[in-house]
Amino acid sequence: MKVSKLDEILKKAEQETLLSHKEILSLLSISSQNELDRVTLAARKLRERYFQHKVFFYGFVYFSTYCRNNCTFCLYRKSNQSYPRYRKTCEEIRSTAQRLVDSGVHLLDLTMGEDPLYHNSKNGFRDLVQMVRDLKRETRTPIMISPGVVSEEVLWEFKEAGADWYACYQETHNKTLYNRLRIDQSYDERMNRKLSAKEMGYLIEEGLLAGVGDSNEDIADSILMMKKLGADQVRVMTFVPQENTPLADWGTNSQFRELLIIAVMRLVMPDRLIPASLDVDGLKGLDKRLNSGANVITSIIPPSSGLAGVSQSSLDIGDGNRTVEKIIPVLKINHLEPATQGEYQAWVKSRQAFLTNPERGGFKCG
Ligand code: SAM
Ligand code: MD0
Ligand code: SF4
Repeated sequence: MKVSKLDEILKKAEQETLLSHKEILSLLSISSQNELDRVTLAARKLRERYFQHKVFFYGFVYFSTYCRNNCTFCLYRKSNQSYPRYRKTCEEIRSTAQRLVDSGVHLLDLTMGEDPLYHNSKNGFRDLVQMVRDLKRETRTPIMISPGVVSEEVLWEFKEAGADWYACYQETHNKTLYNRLRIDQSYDERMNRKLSAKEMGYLIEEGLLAGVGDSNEDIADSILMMKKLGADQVRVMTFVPQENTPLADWGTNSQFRELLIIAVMRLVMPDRLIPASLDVDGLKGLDKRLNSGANVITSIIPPSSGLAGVSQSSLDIGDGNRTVEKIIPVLKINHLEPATQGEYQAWVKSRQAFLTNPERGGFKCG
């Protein structure tokens, strides 16, 4: 891209003027390190405008790896019989959650496959809802649920029990690609459930899977769609091929594109939360993701908890590399610091208030 063209787009982003599809596409077409550096610098400046040097930590509790679905990209798809599954009890979930809170996470992300035990029976979620209620009372920590697509009734129950966030990723907003990834799952149902959650007062997270046949046009469409949707947290994760799944031989992706997408998301949605997931490249991939404008570290998992990651089922877990202790030094190198629990909760509250009444304006940390 011509230097003057890049200057012009970055200046527009800095002034928080919405970039056009064409401009987003030009940014996504960047292939030189030098240009990427310029985009990430602009992304960091915008992050600082809204979050100063503060970063949020999310504890990840993948409590059931059973699933009724057959997503082609996922290790935990129903047809993969080579993977031994686990399902943690409510007691086990609570003790892991408490460990995470004690270690300093700001939020607990309770995630599961679409486990038939919960999904396919009447009142199947009753005990889990009660557990969320107990957990909220015991830990006073914000809670995200990632249970897959659940009924509106169940979403209300979780909300009433104290869940703050609903995470449910479309992966792509290209319906043809979606149907190749999320086999036999309705695009519209998934999207509409997110919108219903938003109406119920949840904060919502939308996510993209990159490097599974998505074009730059698809990613540009998605970024604008995420903005229009008003997603409060927006993520991208690079596809990691999984053994014994249809996309096992897809080949590995470079991290360049994910870093660029994180930075472009920050330029288009400067005030949103954007994760740097430890679930793609582990601890060694954290530095570059923070450098690209991410402000939440997700997939923090306590060692010897018997819990898995999603895209990297075991990477960095057993050796304790996915812990708050290990990420603090990486923050320091990037001149960043952990937010306090109060700062995270203030952000959540003010975002909820902003969504109910946009007149009250957005919120800045510090
Ligand atoms: N089962 C629920 C669902 O699918 O909504 C909750 C789990 S969801 C949080 C798992 C997410 O991890 C997927 O939506 C996808 O974005 C990501 N993921 C799964 N397999 C992956 C892979 N092989 N590489 C990268 N990301 C992956
Ligand atoms: C992560 N493995 O944050 C988790 C997961 C689910 N809400 C999040 C994809 O990377
Ligand atoms: Fe199941 Fe979620 Fe994996 Fe799809 S992504 S197979 S719904 S665990």
